[in-house]
Amino acid sequence: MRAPLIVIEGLDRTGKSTQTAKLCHRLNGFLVKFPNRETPIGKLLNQYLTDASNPMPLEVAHLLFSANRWEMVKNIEDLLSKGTPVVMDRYVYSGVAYSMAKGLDIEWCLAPDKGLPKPDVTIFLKANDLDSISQREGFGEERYEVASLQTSVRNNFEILRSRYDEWKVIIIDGKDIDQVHEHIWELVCPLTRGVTTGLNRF
Ligand code: NYM
Ligand code: MG
Repeated sequence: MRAPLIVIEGLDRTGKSTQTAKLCHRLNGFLVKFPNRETPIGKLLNQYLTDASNPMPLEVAHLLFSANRWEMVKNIEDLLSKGTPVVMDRYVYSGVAYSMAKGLDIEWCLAPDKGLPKPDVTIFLKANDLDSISQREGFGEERYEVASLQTSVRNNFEILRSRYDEWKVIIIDGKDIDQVHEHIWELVCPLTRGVTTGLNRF
């Protein structure tokens, strides 16, 4: 028996931070946010995301986002095997969806993440109304927070959703924080008794 690996994905400003924190608290789990800006590679990524003049090539940024996940693998596997649920705020799918939106090929994007642990469930917080997202506080502060790019990222998430069967979608339009949380809980609850199968891999 091991604990479940749960991923919450979505565009910028769709409430992932709020929802992953709430879920983690209820599960008594461990929260992992990607990018993890505290690690050596995460610091480079933070610099890239917050400084629009940083000239890093797209491919390099993509590989750093992937490396940032590999930095955490040992940690995550240890937690799961000891029975602590792990909740992730973004994961492989954000890596692929954002890099594809900038023109990189899907298979190329997936390659460096090959071998990472696969989530038991991926919950996509989907906003049908993108205008309301771009009006949320803070939108536009970082690289990629541009309406046209978000539309393309959302389409890419749909492509990924059709490829991976652990995906579940929650439409967030018109729902408040607690309603979204309860919906997430319905999806996660069956996993709280523990998972009998080993971890799958990308
Ligand atoms: N992002 C995040 C990527 O482009 N690739 C990745 O692999 C990951 C994990 O980083 N706009 C992008 C999506 C976001 C940005 O994430 C910062 P956040 O969740 O806003 O801190
Ligand atoms: Mg963001």
